[in-house]
Formats: sequence, structure tokens, C-alpha cells
Amino acid sequence: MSTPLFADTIAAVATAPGRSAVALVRVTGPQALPLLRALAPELRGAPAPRAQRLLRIHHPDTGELLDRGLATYFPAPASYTGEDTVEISTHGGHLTPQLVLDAALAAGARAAEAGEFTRRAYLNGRMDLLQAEAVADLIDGRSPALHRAAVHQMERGLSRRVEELRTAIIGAEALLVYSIDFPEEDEPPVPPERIRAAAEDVRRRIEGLLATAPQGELLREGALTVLAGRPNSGKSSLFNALLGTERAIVTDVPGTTRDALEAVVTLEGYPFRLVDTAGLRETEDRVEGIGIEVARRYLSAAQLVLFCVEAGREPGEDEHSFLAELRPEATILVRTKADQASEEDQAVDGVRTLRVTAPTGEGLPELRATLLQLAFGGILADPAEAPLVTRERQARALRAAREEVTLFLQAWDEGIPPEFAVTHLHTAAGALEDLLGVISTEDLLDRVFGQFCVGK
Ligand SMILES: Nc1nc2c(ncn2[C@@H]2O[C@H](COP(=O)(O)OP(=O)(O)OP(=O)(O)O)[C@@H](O)[C@H]2O)c(=O)[nH]1
Ligand SMILES: [Mg+2]
Repeated sequence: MSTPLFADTIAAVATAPGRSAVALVRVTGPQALPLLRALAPELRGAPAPRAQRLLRIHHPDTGELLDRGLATYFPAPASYTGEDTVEISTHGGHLTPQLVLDAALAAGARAAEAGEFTRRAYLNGRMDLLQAEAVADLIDGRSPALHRAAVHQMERGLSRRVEELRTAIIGAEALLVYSIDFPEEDEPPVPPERIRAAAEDVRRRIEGLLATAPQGELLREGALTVLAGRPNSGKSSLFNALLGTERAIVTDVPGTTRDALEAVVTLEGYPFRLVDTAGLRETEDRVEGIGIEVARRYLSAAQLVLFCVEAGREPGEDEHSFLAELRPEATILVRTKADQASEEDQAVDGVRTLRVTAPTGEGLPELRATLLQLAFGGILADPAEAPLVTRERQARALRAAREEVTLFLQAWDEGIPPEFAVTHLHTAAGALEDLLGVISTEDLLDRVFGQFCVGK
């Protein structure tokens, strides 16, 4: 067996603190098994790998009985971290897991830092950096859609694609090196068009992955959806109806909502950041004026706008000109209070319109379906579970790779000698290696693992 990378043994409570049936204390490192023996002197011989064993857990110094728990021994390398690992399921609650952890520390373990288990898993070659990020997404993700993307990424969906790209670049590099090494041959060993085509193909595939980045960011952040319209047009009522709770104050006094209210809601498994805003009108009131300013700021950043106009009321000049400023593909004209007007309203040219009655929920299913389609249509249309670029780090590395391949193509077309042009391909492959974490710096690892929770 290879020598372990880490000499020290670390321990942490891997479950969230608080009242619960069970909790998990994890220990990993070369001393994991001796440490378990120190906590459970009744243990004789080597425990069967990966089998649970009911043991009394004692403090190693005082001998005090702390709990009875199920311990599992995972010998290296078949463990999460790739090292000898012991997991002890203790009773939950505020005290017991902490006391068992203290006992493990007294027996010689060091308290693990956030993300340290996964960092070791990565450094011991149990997963690549993209998979480690997927683990974090799996823990932090709040929408089923991001969860699906994370599971896909944990199964190396994105990693495989990046590896294929890297292989393709290295292949093109090899063709070039061949021409550099045998310059005396009359016929170029590899036709220049073939090298150009290979590089262009790589660039297209990088573009394809990068094209998923906006969708990935949407899944992470939620689609910013802003409710806007004149005072009293029913924005807050609609906001509450979409949330399913009475979050915003609703009254018949125009100008009720002063500040922007924000809430995250999951519609059909996809995340939306809904914002209710102050009604738009000319006002002398300073507080209301500031609220309207805030509303405008949200509107300029909005991915989707629900522009509310009561059914049965002809939109005014102000509303028409406001609508004209919005992007039609990102706007829904919501005719609110549909219960108060039986007649269909005249359509506004080029603007998608829906009728809703917030208090009864009429029209809401159609509104939800439309929101889903507008914000996440791209993902919905591609059920093939295409890997998604979900983080800025990933997008940055892919952009760097694309840039270098483009520079290579320019150099190639300008007839720059291959031994110089090839450096761009080399750098492009390097960017993809950073993405996978083939070679990584401490600094990069701190950034990736610093956001994890302790015990993972
Ligand atoms: N009949 C009926 N009344 C509604 C409906 N939606 C809202 N209302 C009423 O319209 C009034 C204004 O509703 P709000 O939701 O507070 O309107 P708003 O656009 O948030 O108003 P501001 O915050 O002042 O800009 C309240 O009295 C609501 O009860 C509806 O679908 N049908
Ligand atoms: Mg309101």
C-alpha cells in the first residue's frame, strides 16, 4: 500500500448540531483504528471492515462511559477519504456527540477543519475537484434541479466532458509536435487543415459547455423575478399567492408596499427569487420615493418581470411606456383581479398576457408554468442531463481554455511556427487541468474547501 499523504488523524461531528435521534462522529487518518480502541477497550482483534459493531464509548483518560454507539471501520483505501476511517453513530443531541468528539481528541485526533474530509478524499485521489464541488452543492443546494445537476456532476458527468476536451487538445498538441520534430520531411506529416479542424472542434465543444453557465448560475441563485406595477394593482397579493404564505402586507391603500420584499420559492423544483416592490407612481412622499427607486434597481437586474395591471382597466400611458422598455421574452403582463372583470382585455402588442385571481388561485398554474418555461426552458428542453457549468471557477477556466485555443487558431492562420503556436494549446490544456484539479495549489484548495461544513 502507498504511504499515506497525511500523518495526522482528524475527527469531527459530521451531523448538524441540535436535537436528533442519532449523530455521526467521524475519524480519519493512520491512527483511526488505535483511536477507536482507546475509546472502546472492549474491542479485541481487528473489527470486520465496513460492518457495524455496537460498542461502549469511554473517555480515554477518565474511563467515564459516554455512550453506546455503532462503530464502523473502513480500512484504507476503501473509504471516503481513502484513509483508515472510523465512523461512530452516537445518540444525537447537544452533548453526546460533542463528548464523543472530545474523547477522540483526547485520544490524539486533531479537530478537523471545514471540508477537510473531502479535501483529503480529493488529495488521496478518491475524487476530482469538480466532484468535490458537487459534494458541496449536494449539501447546500435547495432546489431539486440543482440537486440533480450536483448528483450528475458527482457521477463525473462534467469531469468526463472536461477530460475528453483535454485529451482532444493534447491530441492536437501531439500532431503539432510531430511536425516540429520532423521538419525535414517534404510532405507535412499532418496536413495543416487537419490540425485546424481539430482545434476548431475543441473550441466548439468548450463553447457548448460554457453555454450552460447562465443556466447553472440560475439554478444556484434562482431566477430573479420582480413584481412591478402601479400602486394597488395586486402585486403583494400575487407575491403571497406564489409563496403560499401571507408574507407581504396587503391593503386597499395604494402605496402599501414601501420596501422591496424578497423570498426564495421553488416552483416545480426550480428556484426563483421573487421580489415584491413598491407601486410605481409619481410621489411627493420621501419614503415611498425611495421604495420606488429600489424597485427600479431590482427591475434593471430582473431576469423576469411580472407587470401587474388590473383586469378590466386599460393600461395608462405610463404603463405602456414602461412595458415598452422591458424585454418581451422576459416579461409577463399579469391582468390581476380577474374575478372583477369578466371581459377579456385587449391584448398589448407583443406582450405575453395571463389573467390571475390571487385570492382564489385562479390562473396561477398557468403563470407558474410560464415562469418555469421562460426561466428554465433551456434546461427543460434538454432532458439528456447535459452537464452544467454551475460555478464561476468552472466558467473562468473554460473561458481561459477557449481564449487560448482561439489564440492558437489565429497564430496558425498567420503562419507562426508551430513550436510557438503550440504553447497556446499547452496553456489551454493546463486550464482544463486546473478545472479538474489535476495539479492544484493550496490557494485554490482553500477557496474550494473553505466553504464546506465541518465533518464533510
Ligand atoms: N377582488 C380581488 N381583489 C384583489 C385581488 N388581488 C388583490 N386584491 C385587492 O387589491 C388591493 C390591493 O392589493 P395589493 O396586493 O396590496 O396591491 P399592491 O400592488 O401590492 O399595492 P401597493 O403595495 O400599494 O403598490 C387589496 O385590497 C387586495 O385585497 C384579486 O385577485 N381579486
Ligand atoms: Mg404591495
